[in-house]
Amino acid sequence: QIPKTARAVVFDECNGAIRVDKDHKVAQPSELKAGEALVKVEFTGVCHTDLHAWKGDWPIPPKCPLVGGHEGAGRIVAIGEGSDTQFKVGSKVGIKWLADSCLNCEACLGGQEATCSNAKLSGYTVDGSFQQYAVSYLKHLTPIPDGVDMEVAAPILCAGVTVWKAIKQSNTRPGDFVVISGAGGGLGHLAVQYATAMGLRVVGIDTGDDKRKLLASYGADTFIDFKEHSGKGKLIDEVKRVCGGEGPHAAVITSAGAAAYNEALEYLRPHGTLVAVGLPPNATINADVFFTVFKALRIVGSYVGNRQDAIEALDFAVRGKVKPQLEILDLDDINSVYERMEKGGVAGRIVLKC
Ligand code: 8ID
Ligand code: ZN
Repeated sequence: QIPKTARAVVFDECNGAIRVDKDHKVAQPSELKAGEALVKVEFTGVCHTDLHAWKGDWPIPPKCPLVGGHEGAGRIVAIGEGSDTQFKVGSKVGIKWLADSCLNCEACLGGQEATCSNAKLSGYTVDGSFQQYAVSYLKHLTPIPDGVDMEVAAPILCAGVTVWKAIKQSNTRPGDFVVISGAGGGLGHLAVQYATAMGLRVVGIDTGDDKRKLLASYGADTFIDFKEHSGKGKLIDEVKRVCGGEGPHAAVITSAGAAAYNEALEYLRPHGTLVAVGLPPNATINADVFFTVFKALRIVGSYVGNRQDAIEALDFAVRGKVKPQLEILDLDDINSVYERMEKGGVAGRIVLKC
């Protein structure tokens, strides 16, 4: 019933050819170790992180050859002998960025599993979800509840959990203004919805009419097209203006470009929080020490979420509070998806059928 080979998207080196291998070896049940599961992936989201991985954008390189992908939704088809788990063959599960961690170190015990020094990362340090059959780790698989379709669950497993966690770290209360920069992208469009569900007043920053229309449909209070406010200081003035003159209480930067960070430090209200999420290559945050102190600003890095954050993030989708904007394509389409993503041409999330 489990085939010997199946489809997988593979590259051998960063920036090298990305091929769809129709005969990629599938791990057989007898080869699984205790703690491992074989997941038949049904849908996988494409995160900008996958594109950064292929381009080798970051100071820590991915393993090569690599099967990317870390927003996988599917069912367990085999469990390694001797595993201690609540899951069964047939359980619906999600593969997220954090594939595994030790669960015993200070970080893990404190619920900060992403910073475990033994963390394994799906589609980066271990093969991920851009394939029909993926090996993953039972302790970190996310249970996918009934009441959410697999293709809807997929983008929640990275984009959703990441922004849910980021907003929880934004030090805001209902009624506060929050800017979501990169608001029309995969992470951003979900951030707008989580923030709205939490009673925040949302200002989305991105560019283009597709993204403007998308955000309007979620009841975002304001959309600012950054290309229409490109002169010196113009975007900053506009953000302050739409946030009651004083600027937002927080800015969650989900943009894949660097400019958004330094603008945020200028438009934040005193005591405001900058939540750093987007990971543009070679970027620095240039915080002026005097104004950081004088305005009592906070700068917080936010890195995915823990197992509980993933469960909470999915629950918003089950309750219909968060609905990913999906375009469903096929694993074979990966190259054209990356081309569009590179140009900022994806409103919402692209999910691939495996
Ligand atoms: O744990 C984390 N911190 C985490 C988790 C997942 C993803 C971080 N990320 C990172 C990704 O690696 C990537 O760098 O978040 C970033 C966004 O991922 P994404 O949402 O998957 O990317 P996208 O769908 O391409 O959306 C990016 C949006 O940013 C806009 C684009 O128009 C696009 O809609 N954007 C850009 I590029 N420059 C902008 C700017 N200056 C901007 N929006 C506002 N201002
Ligand atoms: Zn991701």
